[in-house]
Amino acid sequence: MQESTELQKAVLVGDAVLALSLAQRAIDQGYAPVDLINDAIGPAMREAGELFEAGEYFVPELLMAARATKGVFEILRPLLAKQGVEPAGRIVLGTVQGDLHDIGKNLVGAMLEGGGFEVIDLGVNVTPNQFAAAVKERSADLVGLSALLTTTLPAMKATIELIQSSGLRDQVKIMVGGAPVTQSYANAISADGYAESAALAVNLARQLVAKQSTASRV
Ligand code: B1M
Repeated sequence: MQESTELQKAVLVGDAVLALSLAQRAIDQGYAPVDLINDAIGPAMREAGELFEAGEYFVPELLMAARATKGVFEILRPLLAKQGVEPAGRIVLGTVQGDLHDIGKNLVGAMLEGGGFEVIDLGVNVTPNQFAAAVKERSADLVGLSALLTTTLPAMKATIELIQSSGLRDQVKIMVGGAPVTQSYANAISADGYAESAALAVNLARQLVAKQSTASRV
């Protein structure tokens, strides 16, 4: 459908007003919300992430694209809920304690939403207690921890340790990311996975949810 291609372009260039009106028009014409995510929003955010990695997009372009998805999700969310569409998984996401950087985390959140996940975004400077409480209260499948400062990496470790000591570790998979995070650090703090980029975060989240449901069936 024409609207889907146009919506994809509007999100990619960060035109929030146009994206909103195209999404509304597509819905009015009978486009299923879940198809709009799969056909337009997901691909647009994937492309924005790739352009950033290729050095063709910079932080402002990324932010504008992510912001353009926000309004669209405001209209899609209640429709998805009404249709009983099961999310791909529920993730509690946040930037760890002491860290105020949220551009990458927001991009990861938008990409995950585009990939059909329900994202519970706790914001920035999130304490280990807040993460653990949200996992418990919201029955999350996944926890996503973001950190941009080398000085806040220990907060990532502390969060995982608290989730473990609260007896919640078996019910969630934990993924980590952010510029100073590496696969070997993720291994060292017993995270279940590390993603270098927002695009890779969606694939990782899908793999972890699949593992989690296999484990809970055993
Ligand atoms: Co800050 N800052 N900053 N900063 N800042 C950095 C990170 C820094 C590298 C700059 C530098 O010195 N060259 C440096 C950290 C050095 C270090 O620790 N080794 C730094 C510093 C020192 C600081 C302050 C301490 C500065 C000061 O006040 N003296 C201070 C700390 C504040 C705090 O957090 N307590 C500070 C403040 C700020 C601003 C508030 C001004 C602003 C943040 C605004 C905001 O986020 N709302 C800011 C910014 C913008 C940056 C830079 C310039 C850009 C970060 C960014 O948004 N990148 C950064 C330098 C740089 O990176 N060039 C810098 C774009 C973003 C899309 O990438 O976040 O890496 P990124 O996310 C990627 C991946 O990492 C991954 O996916 C994303 C997209 O592909 N990813 C995940 C991220 N989270 C993930 C989670 C996942 C999976 C993947 O799973 C859950």
